[in-house]
Amino acid sequence: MHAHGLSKKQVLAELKKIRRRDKHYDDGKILCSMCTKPHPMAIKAYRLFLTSNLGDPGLFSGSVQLEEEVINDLATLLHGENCVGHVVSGGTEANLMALLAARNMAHVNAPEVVLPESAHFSFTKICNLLDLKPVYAGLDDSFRVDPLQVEKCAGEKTVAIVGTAGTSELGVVDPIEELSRVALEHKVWLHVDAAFGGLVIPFLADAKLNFDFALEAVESITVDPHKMGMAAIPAGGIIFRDSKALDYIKTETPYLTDQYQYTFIGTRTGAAAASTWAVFRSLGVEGFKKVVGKCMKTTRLLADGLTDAGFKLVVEPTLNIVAFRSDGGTRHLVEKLRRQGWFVSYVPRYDCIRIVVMPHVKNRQALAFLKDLVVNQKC
Ligand code: 0PR
Repeated sequence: MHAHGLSKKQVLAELKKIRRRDKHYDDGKILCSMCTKPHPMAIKAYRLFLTSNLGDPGLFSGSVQLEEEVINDLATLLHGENCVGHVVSGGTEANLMALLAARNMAHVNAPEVVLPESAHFSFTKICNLLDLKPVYAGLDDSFRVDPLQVEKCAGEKTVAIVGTAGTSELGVVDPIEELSRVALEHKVWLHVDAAFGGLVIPFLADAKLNFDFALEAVESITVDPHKMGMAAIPAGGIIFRDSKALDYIKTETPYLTDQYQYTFIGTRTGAAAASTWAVFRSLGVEGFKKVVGKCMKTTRLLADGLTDAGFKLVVEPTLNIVAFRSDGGTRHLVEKLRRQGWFVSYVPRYDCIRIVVMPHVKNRQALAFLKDLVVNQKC
């Protein structure tokens, strides 16, 4: 820290200079991220609620109202009735709260959780924190978790089964309907990680994918507004089917305005709920359908362009994620693309490149990317 403060002008000038080192979604070259440029109303709402702290809700009843309305909107979208939940810091915290509730409710010795091999790495952290033993179920030919394997993995110590609606690496949707049957049979909690897919699947034009509270065993769903919800970071969502779940995750906060907290994070911004609320009110279902429709069209454009250029898709896209590989070797392509300013993810598990077609990725950029890729492949 300097001994004396700098002028406003100096501070801002320095910040702006440093900010130029960050990549920007507007460049259209970030193809590796599940986050995107927030909706303009999300930014306005965020600013308005910048000082609000939902960790002490008695002080911020307006923010509490917004959080409740956001959770209600999400629950309705996911076919839930009388659900409860919170706007949390992201998918990691949402998954954590779900498994905390499931573990505490089951109350068994040496608890286990059945996870798809494709589960997001947040579950590795969570198992570590909650002392849960992960038992991994394998995938089928289309990279969805195999329900027969889940069945085999489930036992006396299983406190939860997890399915993913929109896997991080390929964007596929696990057969949640079948997982629901297995979970019911074993009388065990089913958690759906729809951090990405939860704000895509409900708006798809033709896909009929059953993945939410319409399925009896689904007790909790993660759905993140800071991904396809275009809210400002940090905005995750955890929704529980039943308010009883809260009893298993609550922590007493003796001297605060409210008696309990239900999130892992204590002091947490009300701006997350406000920015999500603003996007939901600004777009409505029809607005979201348009956004998702555009992303899916660009996804198609990319997938077809890649196939035409001789690349192999790992799987036909279900959501707005394209994964592909090159016969001539995939890994080195990532570095070549990086030198041209493109950011894509290399996924070792499938030896493929992953592109997340977020709202900031337009057709124009998809075509420019394809062009650069083809040139790279040749040299
Ligand atoms: N569940 C799923 C299915 C996810 O894809 C993710 C994150 C999480 C949970 C965890 O969410 P938080 O990161 O919000 O805690 N998926 C992205 C990924 O791993 C996160 C991400 C976002 C990565 C932006 C890079 C990036 O630039 O790909």
